[in-house]
Amino acid sequence: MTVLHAGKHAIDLSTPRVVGIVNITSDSFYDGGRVDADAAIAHARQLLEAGAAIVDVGGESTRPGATPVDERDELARVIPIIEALAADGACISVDTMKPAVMRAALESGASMINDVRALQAPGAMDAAAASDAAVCLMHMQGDPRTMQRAPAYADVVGEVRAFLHRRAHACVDAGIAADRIVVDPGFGFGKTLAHNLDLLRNLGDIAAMGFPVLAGVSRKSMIGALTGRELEDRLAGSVAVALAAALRGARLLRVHDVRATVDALAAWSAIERWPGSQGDRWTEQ
Ligand code: 9MG
Repeated sequence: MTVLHAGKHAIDLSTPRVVGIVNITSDSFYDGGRVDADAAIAHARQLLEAGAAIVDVGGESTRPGATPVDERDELARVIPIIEALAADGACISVDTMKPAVMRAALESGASMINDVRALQAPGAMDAAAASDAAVCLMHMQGDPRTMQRAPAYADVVGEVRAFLHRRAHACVDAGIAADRIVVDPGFGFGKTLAHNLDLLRNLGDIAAMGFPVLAGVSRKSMIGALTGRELEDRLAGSVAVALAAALRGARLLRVHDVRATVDALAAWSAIERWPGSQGDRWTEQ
């Protein structure tokens, strides 16, 4: 059984689990605009109720072209939300690139750090290592402002895998136990559609490193490219690609649409677990 240890939480990943997205930003690509703390807390509670194992709380958009947010503003956005959800006993991930925000979030009750820069900022690794929180290490080529201008790789799967391997082992060397580490190829972060599809098709190579893989494809432009749909109409495409990622070894799916993804995973997992005995067929239509 694979268990992710995140602070006081032990998350069973023997079947894939869902991470619900809670953006408190003015400019996130899908659900930005929610900067009111009460609305964000209510939204997070709905996602937990719908079956999210973790909620990922972020106060700075990382969408392509996003403008950086001042540290004080980011703290003011995320800390009240984290405090309220921690009081509920929820497993909270903080989506941040800033070590000061990581430290404050952990003190306020967050149990996981989701860092699109994979703890490369000075002080980020120390903040994680000084805690018992889990870490999600994501691959990104470039930075959010410029990453989609001309992403290029000689071997996207090999390069992303090598990067995640290096960062995961840097964490272990810093004292972060292997059962606290999650890796993420970073769909859409300095990647063309072809790069994203190569990574998706070969996600098993990344999962083979032995760390749980998180996949975040929810409503991203790759879903728009695959389906021809605008943001609001990308639910079915997002769920289908999340399932494709689970089929190839992803253990955590970071999504906006928690209920639909939880249901799809439950149906798919039941089929995967079905022993296939002829004498014991389901007869329900
Ligand atoms: C913050 N954020 C936006 N997209 C993401 C993704 O695909 N993975 C992770 N870990 N974080 C993301």
